[in-house]
Amino acid sequence: MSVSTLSPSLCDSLNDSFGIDQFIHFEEGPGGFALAHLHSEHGSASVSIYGGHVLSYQPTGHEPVLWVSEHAQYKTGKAIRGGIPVIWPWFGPDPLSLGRPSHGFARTSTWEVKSSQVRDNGDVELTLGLQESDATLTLWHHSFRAEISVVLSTALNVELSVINTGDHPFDYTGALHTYFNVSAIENVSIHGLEDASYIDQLDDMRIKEQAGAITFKEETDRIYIDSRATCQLIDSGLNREIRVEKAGSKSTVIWNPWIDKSKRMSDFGDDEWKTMLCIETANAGTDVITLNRGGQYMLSTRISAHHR
Ligand code: TA6
Repeated sequence: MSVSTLSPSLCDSLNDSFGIDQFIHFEEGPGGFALAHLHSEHGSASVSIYGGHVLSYQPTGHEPVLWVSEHAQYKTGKAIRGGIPVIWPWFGPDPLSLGRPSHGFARTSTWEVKSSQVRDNGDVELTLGLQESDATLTLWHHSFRAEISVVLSTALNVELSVINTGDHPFDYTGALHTYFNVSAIENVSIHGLEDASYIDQLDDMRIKEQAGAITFKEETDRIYIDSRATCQLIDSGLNREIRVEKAGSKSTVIWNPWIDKSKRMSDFGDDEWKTMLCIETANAGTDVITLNRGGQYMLSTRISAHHR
């Protein structure tokens, strides 16, 4: 059965097994994919089993934090444009130039709900899993177990953990490719990366030094390397700061497609670059993760909103 022809019974069985009254509920989302809704006194979030993909996050008393294109396509084989795509096991174009999908296969795979709970402190947690299959093995000849854990508390915590369940080492890169909702691109600046080096993906991958806060006047596509810094996204239009903390991540990717690239993307509105940007918690570029047999690695991002 294709997930996109979701029968009501799948959501019914997910609610029976993992639903928690008033905190976690599954229903058919866009494209027919099962969508988990997480609620607590601190806010709400939603997670699609397609891609293990967080689609929304709204803290109580705040505007939505995540951005999703009005032109997003919800169909098997296509990544959803917005929210927090799970980029794995490679960041960017196919590193072997074999014609495999850009940004890997995790974001276009159907993940399995593994567990749900409301912790004693009121945090609401949902965990999804992905492991090798005939489909993944044709793209990447390794056995693995990946999990996405989404925790709704006074912040949104998303963790990607990977275990090498095979008998030989493998390398990977990846990201939690978060799209943020902003009032207007001219109203925002990103702080925390003032002293970092970055790979400029728009200038022959040249390595450059950041000077001061990051603001946007043109297409921007940078992999800040060897940085464990927390980023502050200051939005003077919404009078808020979005804080992006991270663990297990040595890279941060900053992206805004600006005018021309927006026009080239079929699932991106021509003017949508004006109210979004990406701050991606990653291990990308030269920051490669090597997992030996039985090895495990975790990458996590913690997103919180603060009035100014
Ligand atoms: O986040 C940076 C980036 O690698 C950009 O180069 C741009 O391609 C973006 O990811 C989106 O990639 P996608 O495959 O989702 O269109």
